[in-house]
Amino acid sequence: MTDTNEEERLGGKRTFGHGNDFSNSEVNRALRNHGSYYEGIAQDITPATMHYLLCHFDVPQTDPHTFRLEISGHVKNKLSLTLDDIKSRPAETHAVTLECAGNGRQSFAQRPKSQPWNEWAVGTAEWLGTPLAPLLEEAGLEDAVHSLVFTGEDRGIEVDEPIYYQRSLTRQDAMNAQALLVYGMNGEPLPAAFGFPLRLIVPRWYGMASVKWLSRIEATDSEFDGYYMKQAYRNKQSENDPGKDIRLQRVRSVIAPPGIKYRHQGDRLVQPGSVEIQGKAWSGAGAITNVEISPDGGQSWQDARLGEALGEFAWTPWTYNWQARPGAFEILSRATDGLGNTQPFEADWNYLGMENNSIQRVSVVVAEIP
Ligand SMILES: Nc1nc2c(c(=O)[nH]1)N[C@H]1C(S)=C(S)[C@@H](COP(=O)(O)O)O[C@H]1N2
Ligand SMILES: [Mo]
Repeated sequence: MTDTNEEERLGGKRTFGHGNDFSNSEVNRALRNHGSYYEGIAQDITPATMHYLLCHFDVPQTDPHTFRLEISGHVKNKLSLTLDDIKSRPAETHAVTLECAGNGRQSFAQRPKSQPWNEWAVGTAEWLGTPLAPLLEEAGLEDAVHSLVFTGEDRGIEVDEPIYYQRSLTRQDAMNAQALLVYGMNGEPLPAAFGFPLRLIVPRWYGMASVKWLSRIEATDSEFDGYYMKQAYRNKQSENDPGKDIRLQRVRSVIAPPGIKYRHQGDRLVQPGSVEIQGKAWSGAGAITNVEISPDGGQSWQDARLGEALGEFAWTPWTYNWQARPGAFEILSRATDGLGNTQPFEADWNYLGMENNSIQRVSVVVAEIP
């Protein structure tokens, strides 16, 4: 840690961190919002206790008995639904890979002081819920509807006045994104920090779209310009650049670190011989078609063996058999999707540290494990 009490913004300007110097504000965020445990990523389904978390404000205390989901605005039939109403609708379970748009922020050379994610702000849970689109049809969207605004019960001050966490989807996205209203995670009710009792899950999108503690859906006749649409979650070059909105997850892969923790050198200690390296790959744009592994720091590449994707909304497991000889190595993985998108060595820098899908590097020492 460098400074003692630094804010992320000074006079409206963001401050930046470099390398491994983290400010108090970053450490405080990292203590509340943790990445997934990488040993959870080695599993196909990430246990809730190992799944990454991102809560911008305090986790609200919600009461499932008095809970209502209100659907209002430019609709023909306003709806006020209890949790039982929602649970009595057709239910589906899907494995969905969620990834924070800020995943990888820490590895940008100059990173904005915000949640300092390394590469583990990703996880795949089995989410139980009911599809959103039929419910919107039941509410009857008026012709004038442009967007649906989703409001969570959590709130705080980002700029000058209190706001709720709110995100919108255009009418077309809300009807076509295969979004779910979710009340279960990995066979249990949603844990408090994951949005109990109800959240949105928008598959293939970066995580900010999946509003937790969802209590209100409002149909509006104009574009929604809330803080988390127009200021945060933009890919932009400077404070005043309006930038681009952030939608689907970029193609990416992660390596579940092989061997065991090695505190003194590199990251991991691996026994010489045949080593099964495994990881996951995903893309919001389409299926994963290839994962290549470089066991020598990016000089040579070989294809990994792809497993079955865990569903149409979830990551693809991969494995790679490595003949590990004694020495120090850097292992890289690079995924490609069906549209030909592939991971860069260095993703383009942007002001908020978004959408970093750079190739991950894992440093490994191969030696006899005592
Ligand atoms: N109400 C509410 N919903 C929210 C957030 C939040 O802070 N409040 N964070 C969003 C962000 S930025 C991400 S990445 C995901 C994280 O979901 P998880 O905590 O279940 O992993 O939730 C999204 N939904
Ligand atoms: Mo996020």
